[in-house]
Amino acid sequence: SVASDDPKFCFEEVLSTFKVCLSEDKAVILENYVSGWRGLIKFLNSLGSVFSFISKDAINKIQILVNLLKEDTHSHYMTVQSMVRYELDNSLVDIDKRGSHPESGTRTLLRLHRALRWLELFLERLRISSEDSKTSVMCADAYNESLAHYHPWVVRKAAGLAFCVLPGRPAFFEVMNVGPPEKVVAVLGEAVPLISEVYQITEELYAKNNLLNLP
Ligand code: 1PX
Repeated sequence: SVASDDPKFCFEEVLSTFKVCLSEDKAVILENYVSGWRGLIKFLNSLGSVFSFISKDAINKIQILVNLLKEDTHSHYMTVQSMVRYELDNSLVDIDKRGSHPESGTRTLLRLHRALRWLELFLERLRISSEDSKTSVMCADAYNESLAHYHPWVVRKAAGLAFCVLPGRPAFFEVMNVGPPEKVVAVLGEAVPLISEVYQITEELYAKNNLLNLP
């Protein structure tokens, strides 16, 4: 299942899935996108149960996409581009208000896509941070600049409380499990542009099709 807890998380695993996320023609390969998220959730779970309300929602959304990859229409779900085209062409997306397709792949991925922007901002802050920087502050700043715009007050409040119990930078780097701090910074320097490119390509696709505000 998505929630499987294989032993040690390693951030380089996440990096390697994002590396293979784009096809030669710059389409986002859904299966690899999902694997990337799986890795991130593994990380989140290793931070403790305070974060489980967040990982539950992410797991839910990933499961929706995993299921679409298993159905007999799966050939349309190879890339985010083909998914969006297929679902739009077949009226499988609720456009203005929630209706008969509350769990379309297109709408579900949009939620993760918005969270990916948070991740990009957070990891960049982490990369340029100094030893005494607070992960909770970096995390909250990244969140307020991105994902918070889409969340109601009560979710923002709960997220804010969860950020407060994030481990400090040294322990956080430890959980990332890539080696000494210099190595972490180097790996982040590789990860951020990759994540950013996947984000940009998805963002342009959704913007072009007027899908950035799906209910
Ligand atoms: C090396 C660092 C790696 C860090 C990895 C952390 C992975 C975090 C994954 C977060 C995934 C969050 C997905 C949220 C999707 C969402 O916006 N859902 C909301 C809307 O969905 P709906 O179906 O109702 O339209 C939903 O309401 C969400 C509820 C849960 C609360 C979401 C709070 C998100 C905070 C994100 C920051 C995570 C902090 C992790 C600390 C490292």
